[in-house]
Amino acid sequence: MPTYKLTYFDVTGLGESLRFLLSHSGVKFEDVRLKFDDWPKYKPNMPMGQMPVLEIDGKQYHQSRAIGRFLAKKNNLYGSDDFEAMEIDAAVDSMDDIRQALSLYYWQQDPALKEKLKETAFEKWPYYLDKFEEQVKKNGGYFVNGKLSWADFLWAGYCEYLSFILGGDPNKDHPELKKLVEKVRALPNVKAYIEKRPKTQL
Ligand SMILES: N[C@@H](CCC(=O)N[C@@H](CS)C(=O)NCC(=O)O)C(=O)O
Repeated sequence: MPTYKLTYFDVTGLGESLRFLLSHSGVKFEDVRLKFDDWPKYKPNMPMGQMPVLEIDGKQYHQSRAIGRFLAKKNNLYGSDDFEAMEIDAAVDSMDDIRQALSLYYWQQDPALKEKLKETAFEKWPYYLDKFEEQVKKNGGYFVNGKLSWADFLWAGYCEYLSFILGGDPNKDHPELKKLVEKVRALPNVKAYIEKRPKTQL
């Protein structure tokens, strides 16, 4: 049995959907959460000086979406053919576009630039949410072709982080998205993970 170790900060961010995927798959994994103060000590040993990093049998793999795609393939969450896989990738990339726009604004220190980035992010946000809602409605309660995929896990994971940035449930006015996130969180192994995971601020 391969050994899995996921290393990330003690936050949801880019790591939570990977923790959901690993939990759902039923493999045992070490959920390592580094403190921000300790990060400078670890950074030089990470492949691109960033996290999340997944170690499988001691070999490091990085980039959250590469890791997510790998876990999705292993667990039949990456569609039944290349067309479905492309649709899943497209949904994932769109989620990442909006997550990045909101993150850029939120963590910006310069007040004038922050205001500009906020404007851009909040111009995009309702458009993306409405598009996602429409897509999930059209696809029987999932992002792609009426079945559970990596895209659903990513949205559920990102929503944890986005609820911190937005100060509330990102899906509150989008019932299809809300139901989908509830469905992912209710998957037995994901539910068990959520019940025992450390409480984090974001
Ligand atoms: N494209 C990368 C981005 C990784 C990234 O930005 N990680 C941040 C945490 S969310 C990080 O490691 N920050 C610390 C640093 O850059 O020193 C991915 O998706 O994994």
